[in-house]
Amino acid sequence: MTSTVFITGATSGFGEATARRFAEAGWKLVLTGRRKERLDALCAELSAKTEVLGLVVDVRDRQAMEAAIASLPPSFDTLQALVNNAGLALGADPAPQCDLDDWDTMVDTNIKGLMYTTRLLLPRLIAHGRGASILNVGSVAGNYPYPGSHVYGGTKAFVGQFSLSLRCDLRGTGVRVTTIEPGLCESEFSLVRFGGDQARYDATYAGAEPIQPQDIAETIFWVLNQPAHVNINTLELMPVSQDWAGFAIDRSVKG
Ligand code: NDP
Ligand code: 8X3
Repeated sequence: MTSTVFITGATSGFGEATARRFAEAGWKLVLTGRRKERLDALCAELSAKTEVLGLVVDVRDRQAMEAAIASLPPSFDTLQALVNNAGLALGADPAPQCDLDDWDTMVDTNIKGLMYTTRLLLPRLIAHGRGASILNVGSVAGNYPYPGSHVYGGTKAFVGQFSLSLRCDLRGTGVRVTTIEPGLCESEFSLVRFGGDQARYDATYAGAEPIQPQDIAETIFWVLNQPAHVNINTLELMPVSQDWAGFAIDRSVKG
């Protein structure tokens, strides 16, 4: 039986590169995203290699997600893998200057969207059983705070802890759960984060040799192709150019 992977946020960056990597290996694909034109173009391209189904859906919309998943044809009744990739950061200003709408959007997408997709697809993953996997895309921002990471980092810490907890609840089903936690990677992520500001995007990556979406796709492919008795719990990765800044100390304190 051909393996099927369901990938959220396949219209750019990691999700798109991951879709291409699995198509190359002949997996069947279910791809999601909000931008219909991009999704249609990717599905058309990859359908030359494998069976592809595109779902134009916003992961924040619980009812739409329920309807989209319920609409899957019977050949997708079991899934070997779910890649919960759709996500975003909005802004990097200090917390007191942030827009609450941006915070809502990050929570709704990175936490609630991932939560809905996971819960709705669990029966299909459990039906597959041994060898099935959920791969959640966290971030180093969930492990290490930096100025401006606040809610984004909090949502990614949720992803890591939710994933570990899920493993406990899936005991005996054969379904594996992994979080990958990338550091600096070059993608539209930084254009979205900085409201389309190309100069800030360029400055983010200048001279840094960031990880590329293809590197992440290769990592995801490796994780999801481990032998069925192996669970990679957590995998954190950074470009060689990135490390830790150390503790910050405010030396303006008087008395
Ligand atoms: P991109 O901006 O390139 O891709 C994000 C994807 O998520 C797009 O396909 C977008 O599709 C989709 N998406 C966003 N919001 C929604 C939504 N509400 N409903 C459905 N789909 C949505 O960024 P990356 O590929 O870099 O990011 C992918 C994941 O990796 C994210 O979870 C991000 O937090 C995480 N990450 C990124 C890092 C980086 O440095 N780039 C590092 C660590 C983690 P569309 O707009 O069409 O809906
Ligand atoms: C994205 C990585 O370091 O910009 O999750 O927060 S970082």
